[in-house]
Amino acid sequence: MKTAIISGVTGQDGSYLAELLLSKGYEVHGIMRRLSSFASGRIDHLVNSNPNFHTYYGDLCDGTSITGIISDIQPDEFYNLGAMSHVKVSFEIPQYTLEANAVGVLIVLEAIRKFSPHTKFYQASSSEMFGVPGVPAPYNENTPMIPQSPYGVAKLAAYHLTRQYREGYGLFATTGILFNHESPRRGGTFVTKKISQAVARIKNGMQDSLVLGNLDAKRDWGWSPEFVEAIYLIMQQEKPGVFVVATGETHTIREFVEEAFSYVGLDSKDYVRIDDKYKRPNEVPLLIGDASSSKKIGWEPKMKFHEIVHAMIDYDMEHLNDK
Ligand code: NAP
Ligand code: F7E
Repeated sequence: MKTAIISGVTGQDGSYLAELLLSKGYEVHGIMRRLSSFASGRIDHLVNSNPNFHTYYGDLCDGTSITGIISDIQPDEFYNLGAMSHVKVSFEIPQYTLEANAVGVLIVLEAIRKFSPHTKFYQASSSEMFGVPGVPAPYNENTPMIPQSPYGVAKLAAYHLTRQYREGYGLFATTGILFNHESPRRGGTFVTKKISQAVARIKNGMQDSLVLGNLDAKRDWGWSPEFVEAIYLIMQQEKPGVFVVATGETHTIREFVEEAFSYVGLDSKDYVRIDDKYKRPNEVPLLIGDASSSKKIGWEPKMKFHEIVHAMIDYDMEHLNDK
């Protein structure tokens, strides 16, 4: 039985990846933070039902806990999905963002190097590492990376640490540069889930309006359950490397908003307001990915833009009273 550790198991991707690995017969060990309220909603169904699923308290900022878990389990694979993942929030807590998203990665890599060098390591890199206006799109692993946020800077540091441990120490340290990917499990402060939840509530008379920031930015939105399949494939390659995971299609936030409202028969102009507090000091205006590297290993996106919008709204319509 193969063993895997997932950091960030309580998150959107971590929960889908845990399901995928369990379905493939893995023993899965998930690292979760101790919080004052429950944050395990996305994995409760696994905790209670699957004997091959185990959880541990740990924090990427706490070397003792992370090193202890790695040296005890010495897993075949370590998927590093844990991160302070909100770009706007990273401007407000830049130091913590660097600690969790960059130093945290160093802690994992050092623990693997010292105590479990056979462990394959996956780093969740991000299209936020790109971001320079004027650079020809679509973006791939050869595109210059000049990030525009503390989040992007931290992810770029982690990307290079992963490369350095791969090249310097010969570790199987691999990375996927994933463009935005969504699902009903997306956190409520990301724009797609904020929109889909608001549309469902407005349609049902539970909310009056939706307040957003920059509607002109363009994003390459994919489907999280498909993107974790790419992550798994990247980890199964003979050699570690850099792989881009994207749909190759881009849409403005405005298009997402319009598609969402028109799906339930409403006109977005009647409900959407703009507030600068949701805008960022620096914005990445355009993201569109060239996923040729992932196609070469047999991965292709299937869910289309409008299907993603509809699936998220369908879910939120059915779960109006969920906390
Ligand atoms: P998410 O839903 O925000 O999940 C992030 C996970 O990281 C949560 O389980 C969170 O725990 C955990 N975490 C946060 N800080 C931590 C710390 N200090 N120590 C340990 N765990 C910590 O994010 P996601 O969308 O699943 O993304 C997964 C990974 O891919 C992240 O690294 C993200 O930066 C990266 N990424 C995401 C996208 C995307 O579009 N989704 C694109 C590119 C890259 P709590 O539940 O306790 O908060
Ligand atoms: O913003 C605009 C905002 O927060 C998307 C993370 O998973 O993908 C994600 O980062 C766009 C931006 O995602 C609101 O300005 C407008 O242009 O949903 P988001 P993100 O910043 O692209 C990357 C690849 C990651 O790696 C990250 O972890 O939408 N926008 N109005 C808004 N965004 C938010 N959150 N809220 C608004 O009200």
